[in-house]
Amino acid sequence: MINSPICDILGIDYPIFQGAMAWISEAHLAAAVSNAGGLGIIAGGNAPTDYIRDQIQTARSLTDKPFGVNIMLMSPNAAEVAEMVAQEKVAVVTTGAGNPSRYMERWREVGIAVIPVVPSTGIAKLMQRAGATAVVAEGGESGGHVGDLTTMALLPQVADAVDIPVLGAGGIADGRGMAAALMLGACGVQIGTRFLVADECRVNPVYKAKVLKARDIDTMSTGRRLGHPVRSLKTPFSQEFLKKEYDSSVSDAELEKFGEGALRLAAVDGDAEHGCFLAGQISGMVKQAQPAAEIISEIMAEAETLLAAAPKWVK
Ligand code: TUI
Repeated sequence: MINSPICDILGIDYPIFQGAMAWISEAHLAAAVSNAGGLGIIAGGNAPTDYIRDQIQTARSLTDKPFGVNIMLMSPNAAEVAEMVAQEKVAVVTTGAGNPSRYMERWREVGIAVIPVVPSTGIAKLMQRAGATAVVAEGGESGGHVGDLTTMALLPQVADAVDIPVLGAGGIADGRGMAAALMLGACGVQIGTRFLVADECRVNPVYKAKVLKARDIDTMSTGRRLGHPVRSLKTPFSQEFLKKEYDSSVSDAELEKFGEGALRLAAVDGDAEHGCFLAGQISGMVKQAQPAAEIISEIMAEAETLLAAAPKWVK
């Protein structure tokens, strides 16, 4: 049995968060993960506020357990979503792609546990000062928006930099990754890509098939020129994006425009030509579609076995 402070703080059984995946992690996946004892998270992404409120209500009809909502701070309606989740008093708010400081007092006031995703020690410290309950330190192995540092380098530095609980994310998909994250100073993990192929995940089957088929070298990052690099599977779209990124005759605005709508095309339509299939570097390790509960119990059992056997390394 792994004993983690984050379980007591949030009232969950296992220190495993399901990472927010824009257009992908909606109420059914989040509720399945929470029902299995982890923390399910609904991704706000760029969705309209009313849609996200509906998802919260659907999740509440599917589980009595705590779940979270992720607010993507680059979304044009981020402020409106921030207020909506306060009114809904969701148990946990996680944030991505920006600094949520301006909303944190309001969230704390209504009793929400605030857990920002951070790519550096500086932002982790800022979040601690602003009253964060915990932080998720996410390395660049992850899918989606990526920071510069790897999980291996980032996680112990963030664990040293703050006194609040730290979760590790990026490149974690099994019990080995979880055990390693705990050794690096984390008290839990956030996992996205492996939950993408969960039976309860309603993403387009083409997306699942692509992740299941991917090899270790099949992801790439694009968009550095626009200031927010994104990791995705290598596809005709991502190769074309990279080409345009290196072409000085293509303006930033044109590049932004080229990327617009590509996440939806992947997740909803399964458009293998024009879609942007965000996925982490561990895609090559994700080989089996399973119920969310089975994913969680496998990861926990493997991590426990490894941690219990740790004394074998010490003479
Ligand atoms: O946010 C993520 N991952 C994401 S967001 C997303 S949605 C999307 N992506 C691409 C195109 C359209 C929509 C997909 N994946 N991870 C957490 C994360 N947060 N990574 C980096 C950051 C971050 C960056 C800057 C956190 C704070 C920050 O603060 C800078 C500042 O000072 O404002």
